[in-house]
Amino acid sequence: MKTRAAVAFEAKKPLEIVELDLEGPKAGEVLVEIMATGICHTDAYTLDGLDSEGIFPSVLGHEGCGVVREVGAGVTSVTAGDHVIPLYTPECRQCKMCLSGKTNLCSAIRETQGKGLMPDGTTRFSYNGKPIYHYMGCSTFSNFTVLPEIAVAKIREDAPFDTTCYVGCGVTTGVGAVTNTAKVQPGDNVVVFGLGGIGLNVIQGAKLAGADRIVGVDINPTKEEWGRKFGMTDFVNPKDVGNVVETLVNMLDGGADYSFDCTGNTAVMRDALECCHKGWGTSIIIGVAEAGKTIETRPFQLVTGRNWRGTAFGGAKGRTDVPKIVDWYMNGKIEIDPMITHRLSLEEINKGFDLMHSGESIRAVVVY
Ligand code: NAD
Ligand code: DAO
Ligand code: ZN
Repeated sequence: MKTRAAVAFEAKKPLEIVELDLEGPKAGEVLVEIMATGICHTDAYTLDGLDSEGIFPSVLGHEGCGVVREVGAGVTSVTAGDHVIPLYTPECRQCKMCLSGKTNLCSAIRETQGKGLMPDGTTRFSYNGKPIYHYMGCSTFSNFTVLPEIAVAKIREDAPFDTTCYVGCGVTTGVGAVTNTAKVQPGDNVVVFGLGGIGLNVIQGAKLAGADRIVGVDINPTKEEWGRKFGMTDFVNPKDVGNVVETLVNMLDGGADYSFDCTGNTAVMRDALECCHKGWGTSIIIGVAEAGKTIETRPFQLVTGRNWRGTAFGGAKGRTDVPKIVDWYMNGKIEIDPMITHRLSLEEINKGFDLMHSGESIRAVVVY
């Protein structure tokens, strides 16, 4: 079949809207009509050539929501007509990682997914007879995409596509980092660095968990108002204070119980660790740094009891946890609607990247 898609033909070039050929689902795969997709900073990072796994030409996008239109042989967990969210972190429920009970990093299709391929080692997309690669196993910047059955979460049908797509990355990553990875407890003090599409969801997750002080840190002063809308109690602009770590440690009587990096900047990651309380404070890295970057701190920071951890997709097991997060949204436990600041057509997708880079959008969503 044919599908309209925004293709990244080369790094650092705008996406091009073209009609691609799409092969139908093979055994264990499903064809999904993507109804809406968010644009996340990770798409921009790959498009900018900063991703060590970035492959071109490819169809980017990993924050989508849609409807199953066809299933391949042997597919049992979903059927045509089901509403689903594609999962860049699949859940096979059979591999060592899934069975460990210790991680959400399913290894079943990791090797091919990292190479932009489907599990059989081929692509379903092509253009003028040449393969176009998949991205994070999702490729939601295409109106239709093919996904492994283990990489879709079936969700309720009354959830609107143009907001629920955000659960496919930003919401789950931010809220899950607090509830699954950090396991923030009532009364804890939290610091969130970077109040974008991920950081605001960390803030709402911290509020949900009953955190006491929730301090937001951002170099963009317009983010203060955004943070306060979702439960931030204090705001620090590093440009307004001499030493951000000292400021935070003094504000929080010794430092944060938990801090979160939602910037991808390795200098910020260091500050996030060092603003943690001696003896127990834990810093969670969510931001994805440029290929080749390393983090550093004095080992004494760890000797004296601070902990450095990271999280992918908020530690969520996609097929199990994503439908629950959609329920939280539909039941009003968490908010999504105010964070969807822009709705665009596929033709306007490059504008969505500009809005993110300028800090104007929280989430720009392409509606097909
Ligand atoms: P975004 O662009 O919407 O937000 C980033 C925010 O950080 C902006 O508000 C910006 O002003 C702020 N910022 C930039 N430099 C800063 C600094 N030096 N100090 C303080 N604030 C600063 O991006 P996003 O979509 O929220 O993504 C944030 C990060 O999370 C990216 O690195 C992205 O790749 C990563 N990410 C990780 C996962 C995961 O599973 N670990 C999932 C999705 C996104
Ligand atoms: O299992 O080795 C692995 C890696 C799995 C990749 C998980 C994604 C990491 C987070 C990237 C940002 C997502 C938008
Ligand atoms: Zn698995």
